[in-house]
Amino acid sequence: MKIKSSLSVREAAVRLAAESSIGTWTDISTMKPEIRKLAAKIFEIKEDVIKVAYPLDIFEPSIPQILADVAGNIFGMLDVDELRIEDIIIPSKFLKQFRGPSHGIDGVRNMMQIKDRPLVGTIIKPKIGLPYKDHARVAFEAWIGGIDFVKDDENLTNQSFNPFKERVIETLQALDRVETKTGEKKNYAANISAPYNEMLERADILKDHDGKCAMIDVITCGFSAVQSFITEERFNFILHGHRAMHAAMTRNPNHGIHMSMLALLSRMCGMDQFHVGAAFGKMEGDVEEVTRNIHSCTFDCGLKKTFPACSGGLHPRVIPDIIETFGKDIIIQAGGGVHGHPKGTTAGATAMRQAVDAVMDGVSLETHAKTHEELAGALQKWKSQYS
Ligand code: CAP
Ligand code: MG
Repeated sequence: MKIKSSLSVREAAVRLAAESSIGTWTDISTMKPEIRKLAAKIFEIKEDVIKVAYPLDIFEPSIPQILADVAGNIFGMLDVDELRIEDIIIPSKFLKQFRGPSHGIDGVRNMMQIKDRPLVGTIIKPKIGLPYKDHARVAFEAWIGGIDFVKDDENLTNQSFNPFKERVIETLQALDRVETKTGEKKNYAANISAPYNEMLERADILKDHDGKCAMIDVITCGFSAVQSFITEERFNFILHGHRAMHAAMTRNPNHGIHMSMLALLSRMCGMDQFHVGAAFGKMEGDVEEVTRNIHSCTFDCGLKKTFPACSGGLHPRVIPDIIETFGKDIIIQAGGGVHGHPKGTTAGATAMRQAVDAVMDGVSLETHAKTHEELAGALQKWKSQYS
């Protein structure tokens, strides 16, 4: 953790360690020697960076409880002006008490029958406002063009113009038609984010219509909902985690929580796919940060690996940078970068796939575009990163 305080770093750290484990602001008559053993310990101080160790006994395998310890009151203490949790290391024996992803990267790849390249996804745009029949038509056009994975946007749930049930039925019918026509596997993530009871009702609708994938806005729904959902075994969906609102906690480098910790918690809660940033698009988060987020999703820890999804302001021209930087075990998603293609959604989807194919074949986009007009159209429109 990084601390800014009017006290010495050591004094602030001691108070912080107490508040996040057994202590309070003053001596108390109820303290006992055996409870003192449960105190968090500062074991390293280097300038303004401290390392804190917590005894495992103060935790239970509950994300709400863990956060109330390690990221709870300490953010509001008057003794601390700024506080940033840069990293958390959780012992694997404790990590294993969480379910983690049910499918993980391997399960998703098996289901999609795509072994050797990044998956390509799109978000239906406009993000809200589109009636459900149009939503399904746009999904069809994207799949036919070569997109593997279509998902709802984070703020599209069950609005009057696009009710959840009708959207799911219509979009999954479109998916069936595309799979029959192309012989390829496709996937659709319906956004079930809602108060928990409604989330379950929407998940039942999705399951009744043979949906395979649900999207959850992890931060706005809350870790309690997300950690509970994975225990609802009747669903067995591929879970796609969107991280809308994360930046309220993660963006300020001097205060809040590093995104890589939220990525790890989301993996522990069972996200099979999770937004990690893109570094070459419209959202904040540089290569170093996205690399750390991907590490949280994929390091060996006894849980299945979460498929990192790079998204936000992407289009075919940036695909080489993304794959060369983050590897092929990623999902590359583009909303505007598909539906903004001068020839429409199908051409935009094709251009995304052509860009991925070019990188996998070791051919430059410019060379590939000479014989692939959809890619040429995309390169003509988008000349650099996020513009
Ligand atoms: C992408 C996106 C995602 C962002 C969120 C959007 O669309 O659907 O919500 O990726 O950021 O609405 O912006 P575009 P992140 O391709 O049209 O930008 O992935 O960083 O969480
Ligand atoms: Mg979105």
